[in-house]
Amino acid sequence: MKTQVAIIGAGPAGLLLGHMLRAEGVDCVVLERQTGDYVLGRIRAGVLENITVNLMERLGLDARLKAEGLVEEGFNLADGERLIRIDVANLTGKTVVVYGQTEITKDLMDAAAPRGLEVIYEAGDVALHDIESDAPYVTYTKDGAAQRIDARFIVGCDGFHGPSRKAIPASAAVEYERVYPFGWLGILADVPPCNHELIYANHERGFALASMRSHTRSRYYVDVPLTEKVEDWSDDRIWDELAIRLGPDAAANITRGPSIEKSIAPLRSYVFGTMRHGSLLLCGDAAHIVPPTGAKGLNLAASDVHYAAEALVAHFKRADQDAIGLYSGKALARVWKGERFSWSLTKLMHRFPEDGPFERAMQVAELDYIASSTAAQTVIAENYVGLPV
Ligand code: RFL
Ligand code: PHB
Repeated sequence: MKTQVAIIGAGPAGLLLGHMLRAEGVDCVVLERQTGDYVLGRIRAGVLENITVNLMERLGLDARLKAEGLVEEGFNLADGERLIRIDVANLTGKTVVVYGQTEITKDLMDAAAPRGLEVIYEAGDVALHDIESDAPYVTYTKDGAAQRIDARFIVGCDGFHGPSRKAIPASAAVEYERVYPFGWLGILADVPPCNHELIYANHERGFALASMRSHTRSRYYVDVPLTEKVEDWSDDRIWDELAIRLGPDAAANITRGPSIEKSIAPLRSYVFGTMRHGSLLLCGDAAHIVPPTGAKGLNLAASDVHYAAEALVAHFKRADQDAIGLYSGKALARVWKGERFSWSLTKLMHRFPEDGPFERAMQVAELDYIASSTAAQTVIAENYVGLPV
C-alpha cells in the first residue's frame, strides 16, 4: 500500500491527525495495535482546553461535545481547611470543558469510516524503516500476513511505549525525565460529583482530586506509593481516604458507589528533545509525558497535532519546503510550558517522601500567596485554561 502519511497509533493524537489530514485532502492511513474496544476501555483524561475543543469544532465533530460537555468556569485548590477558588473564566475570559478522552476517541472513531479515514486495528509487529530517507515505510502483520505501507512521512502517535520514538537513534536527541515517587489511584463511579468544579487537595495524608465526567459520573484520585497494589484498595477504603483528604465540606457531599474502573497510573515528566527526525514526526505521549496534575497530557497531544497538520498540509498542498523543519521547535515550545505547569502544580499539591519541614513551609507559603494574590491566580488560570498555540 502507498500513502502520503502513515500514522502509528489510533489514540486521540493519531485519530485527530488522521481527520485533520483527510479534511485537507492529504492521504493517510492509521495503524493501531489494539482493537477499537480496547482503546475505548482506557479511562484517561477528562479536562479539555480550548485547543482541543477547537480542533473538534474545526472538524465538525463537536456536536456531542457541545451537548454533553460540562463547561467549567473555575477549579479549587484545597489545603487542609482552606479552599482556594481559581476563577478561570473571570481571570482569563476562557473556560475548560469536562468531556472524557473516551468520548472524544469514540466521536473520532465513529466518524472515521464515513469520512474515508482508514484505521487498521489489530496491526501487529509495527516497525518503522528508512526514516532518515524521503521514502520511509512501515511493516506490520494483519491476520497473520505481512504488510507494508510506503509513505512520504510517518507520524508516531503511538504513546509512550510505542515503537516510533525508539526508531530514532539515541544520538539524535537528549531525553529529559523526572519520575515521581507515587502514582494516582483513580476510581470511576456512577454517582453525582461532590462539587460542580474540580478540587485538587494537598492533605497531610497525601493528594486527592475530585473530578467528574458528567452530572452522574464521578472521577476521583488519591496518590499512593508506587509499591501499592490496586487489589489492596477496596472501594470503601478509597471513599474513606477521599473523605479525609478532600476536607469536611467536600466529604459531606461525596456520594459513594461501586467503582466501574479502578487503576494506578505512575507519575512521570518526560520530554524527548526532538519531535522530528528525518521523515518521522512524533505527536503526543510518544514524545512527552506530563504528570496528570493540571490535565495537560491530551491537550498537549492536541496542540502537537495542530502544528503537525499545519506542517504536513503546507508541505503537500503548498510545496512549502520549510514547514516540516519548523514542526519540532514550534511544538516543543508549547510542550515545555505544559511540562513546567504540570511539574509545578505536582510539587505544590503532593507530599514528597523526601520533603522536610522546609519544603512543606514553602508549599504553605505558596498556597497563602495564591490565596491572596490575583496576579498569582491569573498565572495559574492562564496555564490551566491553556496557553495560546
Ligand atoms: P495514547 O492515548 O497512549 O495512544 C497511543 C496509541 O498508540 C497505540 N500503540 C500502537 N499502535 C500500533 N503499534 C504499536 N506498536 C503501538 N503501540 C502503541 C496504543 O494502543 C494507543 O491506542 O497517546 P496519545 O494519542 O498521544 O494521547 C495522549 C493521552 O492519552 C494522554 O496524554 C492523556 O490521557 C493524559 N491524561 C490527561 N490529559 C489531559 O489533557 N487531561 C486530563 O485530565 C488527563 N488525565 C491522563 C489523565 C492520563 C492518565 N493516565 C492513565 C496516564 C489521567 C490519567 C489517569
Ligand atoms: C480527570 O478527570 O481524569 C482528571 C482531571 C484533572 C486532572 C487529571 C485528571 O488534572
